[in-house]
Amino acid sequence: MNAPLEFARAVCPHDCPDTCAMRVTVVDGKAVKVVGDPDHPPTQGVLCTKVSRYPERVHHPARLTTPLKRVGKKGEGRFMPIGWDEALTLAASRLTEVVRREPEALVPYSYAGTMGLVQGESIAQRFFHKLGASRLERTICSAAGAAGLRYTYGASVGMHLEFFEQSELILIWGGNPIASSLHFWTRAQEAKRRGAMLVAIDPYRSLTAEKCHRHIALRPGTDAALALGMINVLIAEDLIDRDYVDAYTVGFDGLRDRALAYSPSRVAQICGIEEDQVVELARLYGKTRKAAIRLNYGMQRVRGGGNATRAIACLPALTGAWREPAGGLLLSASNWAPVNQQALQRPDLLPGWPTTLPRAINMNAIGDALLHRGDAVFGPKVEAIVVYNSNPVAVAPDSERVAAGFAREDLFTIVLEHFQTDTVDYADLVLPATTQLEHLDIHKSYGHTYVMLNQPAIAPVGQARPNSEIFRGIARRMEIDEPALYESDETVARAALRWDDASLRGASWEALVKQGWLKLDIPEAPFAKGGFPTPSGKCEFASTLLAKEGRDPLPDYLPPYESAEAAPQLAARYPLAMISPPARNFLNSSFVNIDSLRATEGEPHLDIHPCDAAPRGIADGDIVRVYNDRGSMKARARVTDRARTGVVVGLSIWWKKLSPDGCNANQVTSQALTDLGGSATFYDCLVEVEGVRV
Ligand SMILES: Nc1nc2c(c(=O)[nH]1)N[C@H]1C(S)=C(S)[C@@H](COP(=O)(O)OP(=O)(O)OC[C@H]3O[C@@H](n4cnc5c(=O)[nH]c(N)nc54)[C@H](O)[C@@H]3O)O[C@H]1N2
Ligand SMILES: Nc1nc2c(c(=O)[nH]1)N[C@H]1C(S)=C(S)[C@@H](COP(=O)(O)OP(=O)(O)OC[C@H]3O[C@@H](n4cnc5c(=O)[nH]c(N)nc54)[C@H](O)[C@@H]3O)O[C@H]1N2
Ligand code: SF4
Ligand SMILES: [Mo]
Repeated sequence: MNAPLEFARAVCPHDCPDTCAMRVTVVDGKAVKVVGDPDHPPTQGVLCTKVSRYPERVHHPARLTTPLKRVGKKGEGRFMPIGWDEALTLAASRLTEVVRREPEALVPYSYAGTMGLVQGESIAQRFFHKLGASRLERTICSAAGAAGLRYTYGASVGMHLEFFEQSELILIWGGNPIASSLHFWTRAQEAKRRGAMLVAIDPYRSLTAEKCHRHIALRPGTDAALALGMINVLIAEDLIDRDYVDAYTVGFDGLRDRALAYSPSRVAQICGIEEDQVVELARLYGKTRKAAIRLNYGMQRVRGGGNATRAIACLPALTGAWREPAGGLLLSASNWAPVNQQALQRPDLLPGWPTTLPRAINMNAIGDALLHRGDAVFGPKVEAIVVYNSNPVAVAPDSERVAAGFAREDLFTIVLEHFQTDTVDYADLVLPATTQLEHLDIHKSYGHTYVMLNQPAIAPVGQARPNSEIFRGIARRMEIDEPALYESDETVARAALRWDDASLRGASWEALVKQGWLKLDIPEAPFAKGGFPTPSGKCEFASTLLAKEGRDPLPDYLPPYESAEAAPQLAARYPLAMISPPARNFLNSSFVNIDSLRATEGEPHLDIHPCDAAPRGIADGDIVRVYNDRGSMKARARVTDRARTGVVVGLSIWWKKLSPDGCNANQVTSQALTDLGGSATFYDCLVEVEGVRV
């Protein structure tokens, strides 16, 4: 490894669309300061509050610095330190024992603790593929939205971040960028200064919604109805761009007929808003030339999340907003980057590739999978699980089942981590991992159009090792004879991009190392003349692929699983819809253990409207219990009209053990999956709330 550098160029590794470029100052081998790189256009020299505190996290006294072996009961979190030699031997012998008997009894569990392509799914995937382990469907976050985009536009592609500041209208739909995409918010504010109108579409008056000109507080999970209502008005009032529709879209007639069923009055009733709001939003959108939609994943965590994404994605093609660089839509820019997934993950190492692959377990049903129950029961019982880049005991839905699954005495659990999270408490073996400042990585972004390189700034803290090195170490002990498992991080990073792709304009690895990032060459208005990466090359109102799969080719509104419409009896018992979107000072469950950030969040809260609080005898500041058939959690009530009527809001994701009652919002969320993409339905969740005597 290179000698630690005095200054290093790094990349924020967190699951955030902004993927900031960072400069790290190192003194005596310690990172003392990180700042946003002023030269990187999306970052503009600014980091968010969480990551400005990065050195506090990296050099935190609670960092895991040696391998640990369990001595207490599962869940107790009692361990003894052991050496790497003993740790790797234990891991190798237990995994060998399981895969010799039944490869699919081994399951990886990981998500986006780091978004790095090397420390994410490269050596790790190759390792599990070679062993023939069960595959994991990585669907906890964005899979419904990604499927919605794929069926409509052909891929996760959209507007450039930079052009939002020139937009005349921005719909901030299902996102709270002040908390979760600060650098987009900077652009939106610039647009506002230049006279743009900002509209938030969100059941909650979030920090962002309160700063927009208008806020449409619809019921959770009703976004598809709102979009279809807008389409209804746009067509009725002839606010569509007929030339664009004729030349660059397919399925207009079908969409028109579908939208006829969504009159503004019906939509108002479904969404719990005023009829005028639907009509005025459609007119505003249809009459503004540079109309942009910043869609975010908050709106797709419900049964109909995929269809809702499709319905919304139709809007800029109907009005021809795509003709302008400052018009169109951005949910994810992920697929602009020419990432070579095959080279990184080597699916060809899978037994049976490409026809008969090992079973795939949907990560949102990990609770049932570990308990060998429900829809997740198919194939062998899970006997070993390796968790990295994720904290499932805190973040996965239906948490009581997840915890019960991890508590199984006959399950062998390895967790690679920085800290002793809720999940680590259930591990048999804990392996200390390096942070972004200690390893090499390469990144794409889902919010901008640059690829970036992260150089190690300091030596590993304690005995921590990069994920890649840990998997290489286990593979060596298992005596797996496959060169792809032993490639160095630099070799993997160099192979991560398709260097011959036109978007890289002939740039080289050396140029990336020197500058720290490369701007991708993507047209300013990428779909001004169609050219969508769909089978038809057009924006597909009616999807060719959905039709082929025998499914409804047109977008529709599907009521939430847990709603008065779809489940009246359930709704009678549990009349309040709960959403648990990101808290500003946490990043999913990361940073919850950083005292200064947790102090700013205070304690778990539940925001409830005065009209819902009064009949339940709940006053501001009371401790309340939120519950349904799956479980319960306690929180301090904030009686406020930030939450619309019928909806309660618990900003998340708390570590359970750092919450007063050892519980968090996922006690009540469900393992049900979305319509498209098999994604999670965290915000499709009915509860009841009661005061607790203390
Ligand atoms: N500070 C911070 N930043 C983060 C994260 C974090 O935890 N903390 N998480 C990161 C991750 S993993 C992701 S995926 C991204 C995006 O993460 P998202 O989960 O999309 O988060 P937000 O941008 O906060 O937007 C969520 C907003 O959607 C609203 N919402 C909930 N249900 C509905 C609905 O049915 N319809 C509509 N229209 N709105 C709804 C919520 O009230 C909330 O204001 O952010 C990333 N950035
Ligand atoms: N109720 C509710 N639940 C939710 C959500 C919600 O809005 N509400 N949001 C969902 C969403 S969008 C997402 S994306 C998921 C996110 O869930 P996760 O992907 O599990 O994200 P984190 O909670 O941030 O946990 C990531 C863990 O990875 C560790 N880590 C970071 N870098 C490395 C590394 O290099 N090596 C190793 N070994 N470990 C590392 C961190 O220390 C951290 O503990 O949560 C979902 N859960
Ligand atoms: S979390 Fe997002 S805004 Fe904060 S530093 Fe990382 S990429 Fe930038
Ligand atoms: Mo996410």
